[in-house]
Amino acid sequence: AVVAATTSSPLSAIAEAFEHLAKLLNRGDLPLDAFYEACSFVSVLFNCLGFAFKFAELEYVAKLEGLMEASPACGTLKDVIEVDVASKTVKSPGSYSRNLRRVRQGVDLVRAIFEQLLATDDSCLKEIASSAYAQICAPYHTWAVRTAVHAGMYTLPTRDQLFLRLNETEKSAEAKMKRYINAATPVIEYIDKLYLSRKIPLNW
Ligand code: 1PZ
Repeated sequence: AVVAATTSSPLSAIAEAFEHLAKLLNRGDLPLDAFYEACSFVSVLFNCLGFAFKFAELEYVAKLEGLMEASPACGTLKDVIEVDVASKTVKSPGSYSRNLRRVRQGVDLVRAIFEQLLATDDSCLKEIASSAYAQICAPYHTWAVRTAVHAGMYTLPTRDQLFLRLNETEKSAEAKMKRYINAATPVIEYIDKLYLSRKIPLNW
């Protein structure tokens, strides 16, 4: 595909993939296959987190795969919403639009984690990850999930370990995280606009 599979630098691959999406977005709509490909790169981050977040990875991948089933009937993210609006299944468990909402929350969570990493030099990730999770995902997760995530926070690697596992230094990671934030932000805002333009609130 368009994105170089730079396995030696997962962070570069993620930044590149979302920059590609942001560029596509400038032309109007977002193709479902390009969105799927970019979001697939996010999965590699889970490999750095350890066993406690395996369930989160499985959940994320399941939502992404479920969303991809909308193809080829839906060529773009806009089509995904339209199809579910027409069949009144926007919020139905397992629907395309619900899976899109969940994947979007994952993309936003990564953005929030990167912002926190840039904003502090905290060597412990627990505070950083907990505050990003509380802000982006916790309001929409069940008590059981929030409890599992909370327990997992105690098992996170240190900041240095995280960058090491990503094949980065503090300095090299910084630029790539900024690139991701800049590219993912308009993509997230665009997805929100798709729901809002159909009068679907975002409190779920
Ligand atoms: C370096 C810092 C690491 C921070 C790690 C924080 C990880 C938080 C993981 C959150 C896991 C949530 C798992 C379960 C979520 C489910 O409640 C919902 C159910 O959706 P429904 O079936 O009701 O429609 N599933 C999801 O939201 C999909 C999965 C989202 C996972 C996103 C995580 C992405 C970020 C990972 C960062 C490495």
